[in-house]
Amino acid sequence: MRTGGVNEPKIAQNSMAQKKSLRIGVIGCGFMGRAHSNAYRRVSNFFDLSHEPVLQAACARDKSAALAFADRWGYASIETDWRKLVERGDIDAVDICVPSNLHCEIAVACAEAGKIVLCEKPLAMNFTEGETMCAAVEKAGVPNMVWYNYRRVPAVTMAKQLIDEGKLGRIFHYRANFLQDWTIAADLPQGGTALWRLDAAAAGSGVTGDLLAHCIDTALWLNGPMQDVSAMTETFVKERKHNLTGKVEAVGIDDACSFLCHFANGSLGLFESTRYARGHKALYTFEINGEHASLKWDLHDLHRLEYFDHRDEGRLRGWRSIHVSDHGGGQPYMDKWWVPGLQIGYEHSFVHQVADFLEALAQGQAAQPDFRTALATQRVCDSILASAQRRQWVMI
Ligand code: SOE
Repeated sequence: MRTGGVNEPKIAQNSMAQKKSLRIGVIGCGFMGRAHSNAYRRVSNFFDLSHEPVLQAACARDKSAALAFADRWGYASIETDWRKLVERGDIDAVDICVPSNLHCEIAVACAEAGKIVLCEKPLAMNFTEGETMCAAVEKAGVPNMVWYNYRRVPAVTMAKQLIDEGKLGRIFHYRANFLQDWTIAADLPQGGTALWRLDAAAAGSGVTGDLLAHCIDTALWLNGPMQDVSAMTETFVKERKHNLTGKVEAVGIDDACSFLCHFANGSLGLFESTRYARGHKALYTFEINGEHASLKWDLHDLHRLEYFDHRDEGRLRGWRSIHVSDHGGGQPYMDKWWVPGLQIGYEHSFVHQVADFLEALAQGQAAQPDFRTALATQRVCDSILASAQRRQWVMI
């Protein structure tokens, strides 16, 4: 049963469970399609919410891939043309999990069809496309969100709480890294399934849009806006065979990017990302140094938040390693899972993001980061690439 007009999400009633069904159509059956589908499947088992995701349709261009994905994750149907999925009356929310060059067109079509839109990061290929997407969802009045999942790692959420409570005092430094090593081989092709992140035409940029975008989203959330950036990028392997054309073509993405920035709160930022750090598979870390205290976090030890407080009594002063799994401490999200001390992982950050999205939907609020918030990250990414190209500081 459909309810509501274009400005209202059309949500069917699930009378059996006394919950509203949110019928999901996922476009893209790769890594992120899996991560999000897993989150939709698990969220109602652990969170008490008034909406229940229903896996209605999965879309991939390749029919057998779509069928296999639907079978594995429990989608009721498939499509091979995303436009058909967007047009369907039995879909309430569309989840865009395809390469970045398709985000804008699909999101605009979804908004025009009155669908709720969830979009994988980065929001778009560039700021201009991102602005078009924001205008479309805002005009249609449809709920929207971008999957910057690391905000929902409990230790990262706790860092936000501590900063907002003023525990660090004035912030002086924000440092973040996102290091990988999977593109070092010079004979790795670019383009096509699984390797589209190496193809500038599909990804927009390299590590800037893929990895630094995560670091920037977290940084803007924890430490506020950036004012200007000075960046350098490098493409270590200049040519690669293109999987779609079969020809050796120039590589247009940044393999590595480092940048400095000034935050509006007066603190200094230092960021580094690369796919050429041998030995590092997905090492996302950040450290924040404030007047009273410092914080450190590491994705490879994601439950721990390292905290140093200068106000601690002298003999006991030192870095504390807080294992964020203690319900009694009011630690975010953890009371929804197991008993204190037991861990959760990467995939749970997506479950938390769905839970927050559904809760916001029930409250009629915007789940964060929405498109407009993610556009700020896109603006920083564009400024970084412009700075690197011009070899100059760029105002944001
Ligand atoms: C790239 O390897 C990647 O999968 C990113 O696309 C994800 O956003 C990041 O979380 C992990 O690394």
